[in-house]
Amino acid sequence: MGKENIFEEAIQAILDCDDDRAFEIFDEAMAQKIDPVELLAKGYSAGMTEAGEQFVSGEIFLPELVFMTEIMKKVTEKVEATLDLGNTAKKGKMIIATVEGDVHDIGKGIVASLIKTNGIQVYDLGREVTVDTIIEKAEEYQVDIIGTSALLTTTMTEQRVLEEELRARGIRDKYKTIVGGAPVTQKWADRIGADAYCEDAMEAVKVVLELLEK
Ligand code: B1M
Repeated sequence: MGKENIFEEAIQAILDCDDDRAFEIFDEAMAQKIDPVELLAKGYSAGMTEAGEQFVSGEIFLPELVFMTEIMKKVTEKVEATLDLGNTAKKGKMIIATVEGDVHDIGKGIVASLIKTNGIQVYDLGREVTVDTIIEKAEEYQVDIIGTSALLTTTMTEQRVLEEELRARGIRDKYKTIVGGAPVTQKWADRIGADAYCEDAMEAVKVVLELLEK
């Protein structure tokens, strides 16, 4: 099976809620020495994006999305297991969280995994995390970067609350902030005063490394 077919099959396995097939594809891709991160991005994650469209058009319902999420998490773990997570805490430290009111954490998890593999200590605070907790943990762990993920138009406003709160507490300059998530844009990042916007996990790695160099 060619690389593009493998990506197609990975997308289909997610859409079919077929975990056995998703794992078979993973093994097949590894046997063919396909980059697991590319498989995650162009295969399984692309499947989740398509699932979102099917959800909107009423072709699938919430239980299917939940099941697909379970498969995504297992596949992400498999990908993470192939990556070298040693050598952490050398280049810098960051916190990552999905904002309050938002349960979407698949993308945030992928971003955290990839950043970890690039020699950065990542504290993943999970999902539905309040601004207060994010700031408290940033102070406690003395991180360089605070990253937040928001998947809902109603929760991305928490990213602005974070910026406001950091300024109100007089600690905005201590941290670099990055924002991401499907509804988030560069324009939004500029509007709220975040240091950077990242479209996907690969860009997040690049941006984090650049910010740490500054
Ligand atoms: Co929800 N959901 N969902 N959902 N869901 C969306 C986001 C939605 C766009 C679907 C749709 O209607 N088309 C829509 C939001 C509409 C909007 O606000 N504009 C939506 C809705 C409405 C809802 C509910 C309200 C549904 C309901 O209850 N009626 C509800 C909300 C619950 C809540 O949060 N309070 C809900 C629930 C759920 C599930 C629980 C079923 C499940 C989430 C499970 C979980 O994450 N644990 C779910 C899912 C799976 C989705 C979709 C289908 C897929 C999201 C995903 O995982 N994508 C999603 C549709 C879509 O996004 N197209 C949808 C794959 C993932 C790899 O991509 O998360 O975008 P993504 O992450 C990318 C980039 O965005 C970026 O890098 C990642 C990897 O490349 N990135 C960052 C993300 N965070 C970053 C942070 C960074 C940098 C980059 O730096 C810090």
